[in-house]
Amino acid sequence: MHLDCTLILYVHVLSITAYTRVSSKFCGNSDRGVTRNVLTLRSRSQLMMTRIRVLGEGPEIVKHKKTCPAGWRMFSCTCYFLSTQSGSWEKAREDCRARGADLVIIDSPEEQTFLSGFISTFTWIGLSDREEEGVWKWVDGTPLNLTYWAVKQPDNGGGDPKWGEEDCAHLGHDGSAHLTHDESAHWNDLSCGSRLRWICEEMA
Ligand SMILES: [Ca+2]
Ligand SMILES: [Ca+2]
Ligand SMILES: [Ca+2]
Repeated sequence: MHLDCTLILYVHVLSITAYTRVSSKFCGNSDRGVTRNVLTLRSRSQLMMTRIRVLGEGPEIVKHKKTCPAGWRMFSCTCYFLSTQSGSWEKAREDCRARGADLVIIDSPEEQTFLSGFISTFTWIGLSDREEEGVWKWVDGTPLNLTYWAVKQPDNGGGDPKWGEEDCAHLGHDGSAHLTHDESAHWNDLSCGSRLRWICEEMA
């Protein structure tokens, strides 16, 4: 659109120049008509120039830079909120929904890497097998494709009554020094009633 306009303007200016040159070779009464036409063309060009400038500046709605609410962090044009409080997975989800968001859904390696740098401790994500044991689903109902489970996880508590059923997933399985930053953020399943911090992701 912008290029088209520039081209049209260029052709327009060329035609005015040509018209002016040709007109200077004419004499007598035709001069007045030529002058009028040249003036008309000039004023049209100015109008077009103004339109092109407006196009170049762009409507505000197009150029509006996306921002996140205070206390949220932006990654890849999406806003994330890390809670300062701790609570059960259910409470975490309620809090996110009250903020117009939901527990985070991790659907790219880049997002997993970003989150691994965002958290500092165990942190709930929007993944559970509460509906059907062993069938992990994101909070929006999508099945699990990309996974970052820690070694030997999910284990549903490994049959140890101390841990109970483990149906909710969190990041930050292990901060051991031998693990890389990314690995230490890998996922574990834990009892949904455990009190952890959480990450909300704004809904698309
Ligand atoms: Ca996501
Ligand atoms: Ca489970
Ligand atoms: Ca586990």
